[in-house]
Amino acid sequence: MKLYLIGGFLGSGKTTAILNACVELIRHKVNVGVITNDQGAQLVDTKFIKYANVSVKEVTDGCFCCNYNKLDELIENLKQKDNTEVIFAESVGSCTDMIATVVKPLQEFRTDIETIISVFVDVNVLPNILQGAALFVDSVNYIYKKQIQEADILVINKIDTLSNTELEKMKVLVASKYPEKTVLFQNSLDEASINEWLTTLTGTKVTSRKSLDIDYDVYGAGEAELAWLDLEIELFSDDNNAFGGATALVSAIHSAIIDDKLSVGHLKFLLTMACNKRK
Ligand SMILES: Nc1nc2c(ncn2[C@@H]2O[C@H](COP(=O)(O)OP(=O)(O)OP(=O)(O)O)[C@@H](O)[C@H]2O)c(=O)[nH]1
Ligand SMILES: [Mg+2]
Repeated sequence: MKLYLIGGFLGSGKTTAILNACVELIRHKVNVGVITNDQGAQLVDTKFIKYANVSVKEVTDGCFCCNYNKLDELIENLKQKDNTEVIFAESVGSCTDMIATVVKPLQEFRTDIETIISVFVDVNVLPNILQGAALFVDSVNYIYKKQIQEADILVINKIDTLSNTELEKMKVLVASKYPEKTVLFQNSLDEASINEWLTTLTGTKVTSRKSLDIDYDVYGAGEAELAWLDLEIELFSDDNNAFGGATALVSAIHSAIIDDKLSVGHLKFLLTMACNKRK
């Protein structure tokens, strides 16, 4: 069985790529499953994937790196129940150190599983990180760079947002910083790009990896910087317009963040409707 571990910073496009890759694999009759992960208990990503009719399980309330046993149990569950051949496991965007805490134990105890690590970065964020611009504080930049270090495949994502000239510049920058890495320049909204990633995943074999040298004080400080709000809100409307109220609330939150010039790791909303639930 293949386990595709998908790491990378918040909002870099992991779930989008996973969903589109699942659609492709399902079309080719491959049994796929997804394991999502977050620090909170209400995983929007799980719901996105469920709505696409893909088998999904979740590790909540902490990173994969702190929940190895739960991850192992879910892998086994997907394997036994659904005869899954390929699992995508998306780690929370603030997680790193997966080689030591997940991949090496799997290699030792689960010889039936072949693991490949893809790490996603947003092409618009990466230059800031590499050039030390003040998008995030140092401890968060530290996590970002450590994530990249662990990649078997480094996916520079959202290239559709760049001009050709900008993309060429980016390729030069990435080649100079990561000459030893397998790098994909990807548009995860594009089928051909997703297929190229899948082909690269299939063709990648990694026999040995070196665990990261991690300063856990800095890692902990970075995670603490990434404060999050994880909330479920129910809106009721007398005039059948709860959806309008919900979108107004989303816009108000977005505007407040822009006005306060806050850096956003990720900001995601899932709106669902339940008609006539309460008068
Ligand atoms: N233009 C463009 N947008 C993308 C691409 N990939 C993802 N996105 C968008 O980026 C945003 C974040 O995508 P997600 O797939 O949720 O990212 P993620 O890494 O799973 O985010 P978290 O789980 O919150 O860390 C969404 O609005 C996506 O539609 C891409 O290749 N191009
Ligand atoms: Mg996600």
